[in-house]
Amino acid sequence: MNGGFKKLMHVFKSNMLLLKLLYIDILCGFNLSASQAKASRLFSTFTTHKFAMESSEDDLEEDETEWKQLLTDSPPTSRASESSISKTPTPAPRVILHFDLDCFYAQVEMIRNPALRDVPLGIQQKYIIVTCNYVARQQGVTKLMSVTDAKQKCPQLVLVKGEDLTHYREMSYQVTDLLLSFCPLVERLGFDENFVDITEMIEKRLPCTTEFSFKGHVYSTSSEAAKAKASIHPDLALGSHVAAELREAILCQLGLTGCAGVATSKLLAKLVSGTFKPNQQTTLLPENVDDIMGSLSSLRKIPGVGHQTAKRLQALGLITVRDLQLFPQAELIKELGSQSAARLKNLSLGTDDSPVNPTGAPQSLSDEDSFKKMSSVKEVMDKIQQLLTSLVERMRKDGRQPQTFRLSVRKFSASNKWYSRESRQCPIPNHVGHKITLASTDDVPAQLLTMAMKLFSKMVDTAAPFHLTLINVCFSNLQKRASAARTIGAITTFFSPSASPQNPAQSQIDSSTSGSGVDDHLCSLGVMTPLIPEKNTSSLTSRDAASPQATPTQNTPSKPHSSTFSYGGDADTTATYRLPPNVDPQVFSQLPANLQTELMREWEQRRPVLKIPTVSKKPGREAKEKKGTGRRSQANSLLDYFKPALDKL
Ligand code: DCP
Ligand code: MG
Ligand code: MG
Repeated sequence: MNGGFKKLMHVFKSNMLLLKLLYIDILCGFNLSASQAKASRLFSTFTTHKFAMESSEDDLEEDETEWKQLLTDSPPTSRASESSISKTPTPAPRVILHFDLDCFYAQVEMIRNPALRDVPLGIQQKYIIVTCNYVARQQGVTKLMSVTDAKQKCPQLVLVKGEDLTHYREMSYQVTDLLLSFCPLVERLGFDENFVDITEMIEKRLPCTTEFSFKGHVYSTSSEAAKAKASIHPDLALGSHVAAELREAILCQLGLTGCAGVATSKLLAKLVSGTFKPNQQTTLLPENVDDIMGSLSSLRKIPGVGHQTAKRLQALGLITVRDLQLFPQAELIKELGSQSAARLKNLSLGTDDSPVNPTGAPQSLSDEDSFKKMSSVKEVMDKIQQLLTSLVERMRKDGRQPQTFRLSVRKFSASNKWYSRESRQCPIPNHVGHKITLASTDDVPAQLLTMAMKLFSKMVDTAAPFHLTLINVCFSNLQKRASAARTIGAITTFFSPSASPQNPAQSQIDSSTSGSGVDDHLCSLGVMTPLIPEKNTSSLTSRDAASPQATPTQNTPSKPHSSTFSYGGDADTTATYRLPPNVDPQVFSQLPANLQTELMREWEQRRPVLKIPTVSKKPGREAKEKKGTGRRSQANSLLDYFKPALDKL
């Protein structure tokens, strides 16, 4: 009996470990040609799964979806299109950085409790150590080890529960925001990774630099050889300095260490960034692309190649990256179609033209939990209530109003154990949606729970026995709050082409942090000086609520100069606000009061006021992307009107 139980537990744990491993693979994969919407979705997939291991099967589906899109998408940039036409000149090389924080959840916990710094620390989700600090790694503990095995390896291992992602999520956004304060082209990947396209920054910095050297490691190149290579690849050499400065900023301002990769594409930057860990960085030179691609131990190591795709390729006899490189293109096309085959072949050769797509706000917020068995209505109600409590709080911090509520369940079924999610959704009445945006942490509107249970009864016959293994609650179709929309009214919708919500990722970009502003500093100071706008008092996203003690702030960045301005808002509000530094207060004061109010509200909500150069897209993609949140094209053109100087930047 006892032996049987042990065996059962073993099978259960191995299953979880397997799923966890799948999950990590999926997280490591990324959609190299992802549009904004896809990037958000990928991000929200990561962020909304409470227990990563249980969500892996869904991520797998997601991964395959991403993968299909990856394979069917045309090259997204004009640069990419050009590259496929042999007559056009080869596009100028880009400089892309990839950042991956060290033992992320563990670092967040060590910041929250510094006593954990010097002890071996494991972050536990259910029976798995999702990550552990490097002290624990030295003692043989690895990521995704079972708790039992980890304890065996390291009996003094300290365990912290990592099932509540709130602090990780908040810190994750702070990192992205910090990077955004240096450069507008930042794309999140999961919780602890970001891509940054610093090509323009480098172009501006190059003329100011006479001596070139590499910071950190150069892949497969000795330090002696690297010295000689620096003047041959001055852009990458400078890029390595920028990467070092950004890592330094993340350390000084947020207390986090991480690794960086410097290369000419997202694919290569990601592949190279983990070469030396922790807290190091590596640059990949074009002449070493073959080496790094050849060093990958399997096709799954190519970001974007998921489990299913690897299986399809395996059916063609392709196991290694080399196999794929050498596989006849005609046969690959037969299996995958021409675009997908081309994309895949390119990836295997280390070619990737996909742009860094600045990540916007997630299109939906959700939360979920999984369990071995839930079979009573009471348990279901309690769980939904619990999930809604945290979700409503996140929604409130987000500031937008959800229009749709979705409930998903996973029913246990022996035949289709891991894939059987079912969902039902319904519109959220305006008064309930409004309540959600106002609710306090533990105040879930009763109507919401009623709605959830109605949806539940459409999926599960509660009169018969049932067996659930997962419940997910989701708010989608997030829109700016009705009150705000009412007040801002026609003019902002006129000036902002989409009614989509503001982009928190961009929300802290001050006009004074435009590329050239920063680069002027780069040139004159030789270091990067982030120009972070002063924190707005209104809390818009969960990251604004990060606990101050979690954020050691040495080297506080210089604040931009900005003018203050009083304006009469609604009848009951008159406030003094800081004007964007490049808005002329005198010009502003000439405007009608209601227009001032609207503009200041925009500013208050930290919409981007700088016009960031947009990457040209294929026309077909535009409509799709307009749906995305906070596109760069939504820069406030009226504010631009006040600061003609910006146009010249
Ligand atoms: N994570 C998770 N489940 C997984 C993989 C990761 O919950 N299967 C979480 C925990 C990690 C975080 O995501 O801290 C980032 O994942 P990484 O793979 O980057 O791992 P770490 O940052 O922890 O360690 P490293 O220093 O190796 O990057
Ligand atoms: Mg990572
Ligand atoms: Mg990491």
